[in-house]
Amino acid sequence: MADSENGGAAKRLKTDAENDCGDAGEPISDSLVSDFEIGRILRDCAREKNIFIHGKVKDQDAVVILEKTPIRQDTLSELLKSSQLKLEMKNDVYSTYQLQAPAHLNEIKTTVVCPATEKHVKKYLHQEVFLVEESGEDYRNLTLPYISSQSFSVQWVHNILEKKAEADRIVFEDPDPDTGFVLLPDFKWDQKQLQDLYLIAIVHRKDVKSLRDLTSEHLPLLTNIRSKGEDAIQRQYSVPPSKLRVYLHYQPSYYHLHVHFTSVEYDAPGCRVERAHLLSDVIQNLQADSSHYHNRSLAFPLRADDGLLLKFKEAGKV
Ligand code: M7G
Repeated sequence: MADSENGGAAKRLKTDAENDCGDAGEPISDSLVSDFEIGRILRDCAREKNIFIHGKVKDQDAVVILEKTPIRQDTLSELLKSSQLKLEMKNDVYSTYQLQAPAHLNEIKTTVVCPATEKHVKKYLHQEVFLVEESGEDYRNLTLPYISSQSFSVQWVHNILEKKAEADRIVFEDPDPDTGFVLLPDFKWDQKQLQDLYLIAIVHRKDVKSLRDLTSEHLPLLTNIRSKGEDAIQRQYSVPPSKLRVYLHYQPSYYHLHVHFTSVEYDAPGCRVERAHLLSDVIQNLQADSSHYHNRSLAFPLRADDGLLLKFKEAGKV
């Protein structure tokens, strides 16, 4: 598959790690993961083959995410030819083995958040989830004051828009200040295979927090993201629009408008109905009613320890 215009997949892992620790202003070193002292396991998912660990790197809180990546079709024959097979059991026509692959075909995608805040730790901790229904009024009275004081920093987003980070990963940019955006691989995607393709379009405008702020004024922005984002993905990865799921999250984790582009066959985290809003539906809703997202009730999941859930409980809404 094609690499991004300005940089290849080989640079990826280091770039992500640099961004994550960039806030601390410290140079990243290869010892980052080996210096990591394991604290507790936040989540361990055998089916998704990932594990989220909270710990310390030189007295700083850190979260390390390890994830086995999909098996790549383009390296299959090398994998089968150059690996060693250790027999586990044999019975009639059935046999199972441990396949020991060469190191370069056996990488583990690793994401480091350092220094990690308590909110990062909570984000990755497995929690009981509740569905909340938020009216337009609830948004203004409960959610907006809460997210204004509590949400994650969007410094990483500003770094991307200002080319201070991930500049070599940008796949497409429309620099228009009102309708423009930057399209780049999401840090959940290692860009090594298209099955789990995942890009995000981050808008240049800094005055749109989420779906709730959108009105018909933003239709040129949204249609531009859809058409130019889809074109860029078709050009760069030869993936047509009919193979893409293009959507916004509500609630997002980061309150600077961005749109997710994932492979329609990839069961991406957060792509379920209670959180994902298809961009084409959003566009049609705004075409029908400019204040749709100001007035409509929107449902979304909140984890048991989310401070916003407490606000909804205190207001007798849950
Ligand atoms: P979201 O809907 O705000 O929240 O999406 P979510 O993280 O709960 O899905 C933000 C998206 O930005 C997610 O898909 C993240 O994986 C992605 N993302 C987060 N960070 C901190 C970075 C980053 O530093 N670089 C890139 N390229 N993507 C990021």
